[in-house]
Amino acid sequence: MSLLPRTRSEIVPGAVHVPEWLDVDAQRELVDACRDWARGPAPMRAAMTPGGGQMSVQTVCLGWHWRPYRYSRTADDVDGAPVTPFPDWLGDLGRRAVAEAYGDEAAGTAYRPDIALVNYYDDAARMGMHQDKDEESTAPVVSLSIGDACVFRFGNTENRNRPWTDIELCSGDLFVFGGPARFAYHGVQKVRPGSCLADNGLSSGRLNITVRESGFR
Ligand SMILES: O=C(O)CCC(=O)C(=O)O
Repeated sequence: MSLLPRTRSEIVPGAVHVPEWLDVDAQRELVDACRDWARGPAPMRAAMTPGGGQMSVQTVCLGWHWRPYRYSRTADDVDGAPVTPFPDWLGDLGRRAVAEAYGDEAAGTAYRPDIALVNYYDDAARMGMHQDKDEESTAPVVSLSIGDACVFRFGNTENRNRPWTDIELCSGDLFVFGGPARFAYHGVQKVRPGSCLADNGLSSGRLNITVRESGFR
């Protein structure tokens, strides 16, 4: 598996990788926030797929609950627990991320995210190739990674197969995909246990936060 060099790059039009965008203090603040969010009201947990399989990542949602493959305001699998609100400061971070990735302040200002999916990967967790298509908005998805590195596969918009690009996402990395790349298939092939040495408060595993705009009224 050959990986792209860890330099800022536009993988395909609309998909931009910015290594080490978050400094260690910002990572630590996000780790602390994730610990709070993980407690609930609807706690961090593995989602079941409609086929009855269990996802290997643990997820907690902000703004809207997501379960494969729909959003709702309450979590049916935990007694209708309400979703944790999406905080304004995370929206600001999302706007800064879009402006940074595209070098376009206006694109950042126009971004109005209201959902975050927070995923925790232990050493064995993976995420299969999929599209993020349960939102009505076509605004970009902002992805922030903290903790152990992973091999992130970013493919094409047609199917789960090649062409794709394998990228190492490390602690603090930003990845934004929008425009012609918004509906590209993507997934996490593997996590590299023990690969994060940053003093960010996460002793093992990997956190990924995707910030999204729902477009729901
Ligand atoms: O963990 C990642 O980097 C990707 C997460 C993802 O694909 C998703 O939440 O839809």
